[in-house]
Amino acid sequence: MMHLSPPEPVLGKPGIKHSPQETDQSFNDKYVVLYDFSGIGAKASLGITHLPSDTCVEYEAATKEFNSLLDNLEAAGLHTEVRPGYDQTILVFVQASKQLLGNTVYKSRVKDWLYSITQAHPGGDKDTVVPGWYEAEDILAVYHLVLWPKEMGGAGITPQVGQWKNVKSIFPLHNEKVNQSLLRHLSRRFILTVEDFDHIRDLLGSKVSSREPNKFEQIAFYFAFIQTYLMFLTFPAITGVITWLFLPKYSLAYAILTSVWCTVFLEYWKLREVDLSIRWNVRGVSKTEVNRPEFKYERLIVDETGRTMHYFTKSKQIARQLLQIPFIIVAAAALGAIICCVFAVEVLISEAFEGPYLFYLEYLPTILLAVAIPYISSSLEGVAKLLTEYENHRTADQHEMSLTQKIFMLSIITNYLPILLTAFVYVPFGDVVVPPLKRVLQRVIPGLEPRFSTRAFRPDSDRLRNEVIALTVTGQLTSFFEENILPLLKHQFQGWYREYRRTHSKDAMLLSMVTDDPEEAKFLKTCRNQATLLQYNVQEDIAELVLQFGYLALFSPVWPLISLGFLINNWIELRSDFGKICIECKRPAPTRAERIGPWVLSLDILTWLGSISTAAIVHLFHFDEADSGRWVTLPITIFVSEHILLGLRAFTRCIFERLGSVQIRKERNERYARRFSYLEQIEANKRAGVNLSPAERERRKSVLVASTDSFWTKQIDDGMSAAAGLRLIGLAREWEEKNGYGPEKKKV
Ligand SMILES: [Ca+2]
Repeated sequence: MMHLSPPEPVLGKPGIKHSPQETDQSFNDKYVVLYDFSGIGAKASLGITHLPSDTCVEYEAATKEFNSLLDNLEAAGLHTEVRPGYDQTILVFVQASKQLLGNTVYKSRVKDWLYSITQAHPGGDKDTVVPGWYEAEDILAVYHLVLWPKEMGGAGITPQVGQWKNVKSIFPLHNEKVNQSLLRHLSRRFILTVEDFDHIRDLLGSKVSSREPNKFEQIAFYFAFIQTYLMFLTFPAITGVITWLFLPKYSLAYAILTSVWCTVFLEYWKLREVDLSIRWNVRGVSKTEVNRPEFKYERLIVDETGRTMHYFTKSKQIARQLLQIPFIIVAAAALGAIICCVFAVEVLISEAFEGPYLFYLEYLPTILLAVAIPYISSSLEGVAKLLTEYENHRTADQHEMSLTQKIFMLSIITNYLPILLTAFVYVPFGDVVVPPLKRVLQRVIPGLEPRFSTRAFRPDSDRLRNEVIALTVTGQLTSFFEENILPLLKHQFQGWYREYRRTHSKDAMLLSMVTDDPEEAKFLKTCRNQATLLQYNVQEDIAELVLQFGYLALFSPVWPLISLGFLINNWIELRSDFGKICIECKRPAPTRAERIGPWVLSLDILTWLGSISTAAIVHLFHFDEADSGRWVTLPITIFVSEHILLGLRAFTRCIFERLGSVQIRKERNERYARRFSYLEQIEANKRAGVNLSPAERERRKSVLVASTDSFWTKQIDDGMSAAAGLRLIGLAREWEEKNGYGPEKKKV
């Protein structure tokens, strides 16, 4: 049995014992810290002798850093175990004792109460230990113990940031058994219920962390959202099929129905979100958010309650945020130029060639564009990320919101611009735009001239429909490939390559120098495998759905079958996304969220744009093309349709608010019951106060005697007040009798 056994000073913990592997693994109290030392003194820490002097320095640095990593973790009360990882990485297994874990969970519940996320104080004192209600709650506590700064009781290990840039990631281990049973359960059930989302929440939390260690996201909310969306999609899917079969193209009725559907769905979801946030006790969690580790403050301010605020000049932040305007303009111009070029090529192909493959050839550029768009936008997303980083947001939520908005703007341009060009430029103005384009091309490449068809330009009115089909279908297919197949292939290939290097190269590889304890081998293998997986990013999944919703809101009358396609796609998507989290990604940190984030705003904007776009499309394409008056009446149609939408939205919101949410009512009732019980208690105390205990009376007495106001000290002894009262009555009686006003005389 041989473990990673570098010279003692490297580990600095000579006492680490390798306990035999537990047969029954628990996943709620563990975390893995992946430390990569390939950047610093790689060869050195493997104990290779005859070190050159500069390697000695690196060796020192690596030792010091790793030591301080372990020191920090142990200072937070965590137990650590060290094992070799793939290549030049070390896996530090972190475990929280039952005591520490239970107490951390308890403290976070108290914090929830402090920020009124939950209504009832959990009771107990500073040493209270409570078991987590579900696995994700425990894991979140361990996550905080590892990540949070020292003054908040954590170890302050912020992966890839500042001091810990060699800590590549921190992640909890997958609970494979539960994963698989849940995956089986999801694939068997046709319709998911809120209990299924509870299970997902219990396993993965309402939020998850992604690529950046502190960027928060929302898993259970995502699944609840896709399911709600899926259920709602059945309506446009059915009406879509009916429209396709029986109604004319660009049906006005279908366009109106879909607009109404979008509004109702969105308003319903807003209510549902609140409902779920109460059900999962996460309403208002954004208030508890801590600073992002990357946040740079200018100075510290301590307010009157003793809270420390990290201050960064607001005007500076706004100035930095304004940079996104030129960014969006430049990105839009660049993307727009590419899309226009592709579009022009496409039109010219359709003009220049006449043959059996024309149909395929004609849409080839669009399909190529659809495939290329993700790569183009991901490079722009890189710029957006840098820009957002520069904006220096305090909390992860604000950071995420800003980044999401930028990325969403880019996706809108890349995905919808080609269709908008076809609908509002090519079809109506093709006869004006295309001939000059053709002439320019003939002048540039004279050889092409004979190949152009000589017929006059006639816009292909089916083109819009074909374009929408091409973009949506290829979009869904490529995203499925990208999400589910590509990562698996990549992972497989990396595994082979690693194995190849291990057997063929003389590079320092930990695993070729040490052997695992046979008892641990299987467990370590899965851990190493998980360490190589990707970080899950739920934003990408939500973005996918929001874009899809946009196609429906903006272009549904073009091809009514679109929603049926989306319905089928999303049923698979929900299950495959869960599978993706379990198989292709590291287990996400179960951080919490109270909603799906800024996406609701995006959905709102899309619904609004949809009311304009569908109205314009139906107006332009539904009526006779030769009718030149249609351009004059277009603004009226748009104006009317937009205002109908605004009215409808207000109406739906009002109806849903009247209906209310089950959870809101429940919460309100609970709160009432709790406050009522306080009141009852006060009343009961008051009644009890009539018979005050002797000790209490003595105490009151002494307090009053001590007071300077002699008025309240005259009748301080028991019964004195009563006696004083009786004496007064007696005096009055005496006076009455003396003056002949006795009771018997009154009667007369
Ligand atoms: Ca997805």
